[in-house]
Amino acid sequence: MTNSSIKTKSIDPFILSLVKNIGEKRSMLDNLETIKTNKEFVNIECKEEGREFYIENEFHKAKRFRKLHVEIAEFSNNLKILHCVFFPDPFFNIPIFGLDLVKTKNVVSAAIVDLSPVSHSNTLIDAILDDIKKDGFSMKRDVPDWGDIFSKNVFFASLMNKNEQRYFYNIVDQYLNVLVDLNRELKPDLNADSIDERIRFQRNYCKQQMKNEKTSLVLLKYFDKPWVERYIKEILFDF
Ligand code: BLA
Repeated sequence: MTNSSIKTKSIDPFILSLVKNIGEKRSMLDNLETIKTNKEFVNIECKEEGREFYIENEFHKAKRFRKLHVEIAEFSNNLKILHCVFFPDPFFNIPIFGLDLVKTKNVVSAAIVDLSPVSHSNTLIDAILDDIKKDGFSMKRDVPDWGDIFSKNVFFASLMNKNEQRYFYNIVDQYLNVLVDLNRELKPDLNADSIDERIRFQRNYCKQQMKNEKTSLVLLKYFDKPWVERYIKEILFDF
């Protein structure tokens, strides 16, 4: 992505700023390396008039993270998406960083970021996230029912202007800082019950995300059903 689309495509400047920041924070993780994934799914593009789209993916892993995924996509020269999930290695007590941003024309209708729990006892992270300022937004949104996977500090809003975009950028920046700080020097927690719990939470995160019909509805306009099912299960929310 950093090598291809940023050079060849005119990415929305706000999305680009978030992608760059995510990349910088990602580079602070130990033993960062790219993961080879099914080529079919890395860069997907269609130039046919009327149904143009592209999807670009980056997959990395790092010490303490099983998968670091960033996706940018654009459909019909209009709908722009930034999707990012940092899935932790269940041996470590690290939350799941998730971000989704959906922009049509000049409105960001959905901007969501969270450090989602991988265990019932997350009081330390809750306390840190409680203190991050989340004011200045005119259109906060409620997460849908499947969103019970998110923390109580999930941030979800429409972004109505440049100021709100800047505030959202700052929240993302701080959530990423919390993640990077938390991971630093963290030792594995090898208690079998805790590992099981973290695996169960991560599986449930993926299962619930798959209930978001808004993801599949967009993809189904451009791909057939088996393809969309594979993409969601193998690329977006595998576990
Ligand atoms: C909403 N996701 C949406 C919407 C679209 C997509 C079109 C509706 C926008 C709106 O409600 O204003 C589409 N998102 C996509 C597509 C991809 C994508 C096609 O990532 C990828 C190919 N979704 C995630 C992650 C989170 C997430 C990681 O993928 C959260 C961390 C959340 N997206 C999320 C939520 C909504 C949403 C909560 C609102 C759903 C609703 O209100 O019903």
